[in-house]
Amino acid sequence: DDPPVFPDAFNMADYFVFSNIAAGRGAKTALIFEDRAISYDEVAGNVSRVAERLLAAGLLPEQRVLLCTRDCPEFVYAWFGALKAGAVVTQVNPMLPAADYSYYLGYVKPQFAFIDETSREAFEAARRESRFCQAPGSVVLVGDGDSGDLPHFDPWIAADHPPAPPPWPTRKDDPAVWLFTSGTTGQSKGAVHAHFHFAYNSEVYARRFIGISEDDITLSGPRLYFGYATGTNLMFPFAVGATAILFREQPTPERLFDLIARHRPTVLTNVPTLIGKMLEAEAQAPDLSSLRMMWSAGEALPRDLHERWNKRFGVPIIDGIGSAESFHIYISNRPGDVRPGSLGKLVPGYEADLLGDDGMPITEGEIGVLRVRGDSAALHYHGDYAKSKRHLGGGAIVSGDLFRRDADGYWYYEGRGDDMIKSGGIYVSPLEVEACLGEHPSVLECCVFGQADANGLEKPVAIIVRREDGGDEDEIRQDLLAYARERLARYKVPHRLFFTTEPLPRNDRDKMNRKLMRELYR
Ligand code: 3SK
Repeated sequence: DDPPVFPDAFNMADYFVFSNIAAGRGAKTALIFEDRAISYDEVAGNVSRVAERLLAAGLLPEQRVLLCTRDCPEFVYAWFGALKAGAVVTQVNPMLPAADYSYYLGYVKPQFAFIDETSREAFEAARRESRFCQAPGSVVLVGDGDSGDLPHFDPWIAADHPPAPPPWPTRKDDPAVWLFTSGTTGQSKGAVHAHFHFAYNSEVYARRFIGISEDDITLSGPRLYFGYATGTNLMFPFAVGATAILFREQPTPERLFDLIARHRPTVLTNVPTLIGKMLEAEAQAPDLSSLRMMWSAGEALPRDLHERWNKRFGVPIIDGIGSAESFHIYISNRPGDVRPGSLGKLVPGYEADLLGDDGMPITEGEIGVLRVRGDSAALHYHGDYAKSKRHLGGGAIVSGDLFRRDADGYWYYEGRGDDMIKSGGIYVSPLEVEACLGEHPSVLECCVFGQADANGLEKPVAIIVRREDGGDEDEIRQDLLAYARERLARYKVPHRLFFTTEPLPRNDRDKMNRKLMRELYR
């Protein structure tokens, strides 16, 4: 098939939402939420109302809208509504500490934000210290709870408002969505994507390569703020007029089992950590035969875990690799062609090669840094020229991930070329965790790196050099973990703490020798 081409006048809300109405699917169920079936007509109506409301409140083209909510229909209405209005939208974890929201407010500089009960306290604490989202009505509360001085989503979209200008007529190359990724400095950077990028991958990967169709019902463990799930549990089903199941709660195995039993999804999006937990809770599993496939991405899937899953459940795991920069997956297994231990084959519509240390392409079978090209590669990282120059440009991405390709064209992940840790599917910078632990009064210095847990999944661990008068080790351990949990997102909190009184090894330029420490503390 030829690569898809999109018209110059293009808005991704039209492609993903309103095309379903034009195709006669208005009455079809788009979303299932808390046992409620929500039709494409209802979604489209609410998307239009959000767009109109934002425009009436003064939103201008390409201004930013920030979403910090759990998975729910309002997430979908606000996300596509902002896009329809011509805004640039970005979504972040609703369970972050205030310091993280301070960073996002300052970096994104949003005109509007949608928050919910989970993010409210920390977001509001950050907003009090910020210049952004200060105008009355610029922060809307979604979901349950007393909205206090904030407008509540339901009356907000229903209310009378001044006449709104028409939605801005976006072009296909206009910026649409920032997908957050982590930098080696520890601060997430927004990979800026154009409207057509999302349609491109949905067409070449979801529809053509994987075969997602109108008959599918999708469910996801990873939450919608993670680009992996924004693709598999929102954009991919909407691109073909399928149905997505949403839920607000934490994605425990019990919750997923219950939703599978009640709604019989055909496609489950998963990450290795949660696959391991579902296997541990296997005694409670219902009949999984409605599932024709389960995606795994976000971090490397250990072969042993893959085989244990196959033996117990037999639902084919479609392992693939994608990133915020590439939106979405570009190397993948596919239904009927799964090679455990491998990431599968290059998706037609993308080109890839492997580079050696000298930056030149290497020969087959050797390990090199992946360079991938395709029409969904991010334009740049917002506000980071040097990083954009290193990793992005001209439709190419040089990720820093190491790979090998065999003679049959299957690709194998060989780890990261830098020190980033991928925990629970999300990059964690060791520097950020070290900076937090280093502020604890008992810590003299510390070093954080990734280490495989009992399931072979990478988690942050820390080596702590204690102050001499620090007190009892067990007490410090408990105190330090509590300290980290208060200040860091959950997936960044170290899984294990090792204590030492020896100074940490450093190189001749005074840089910590993480490689040596990884070997010493296995
Ligand atoms: O694994 C990731 O980081 C990712 C991000 C965005 C889209 C898809 C994937 C797999």
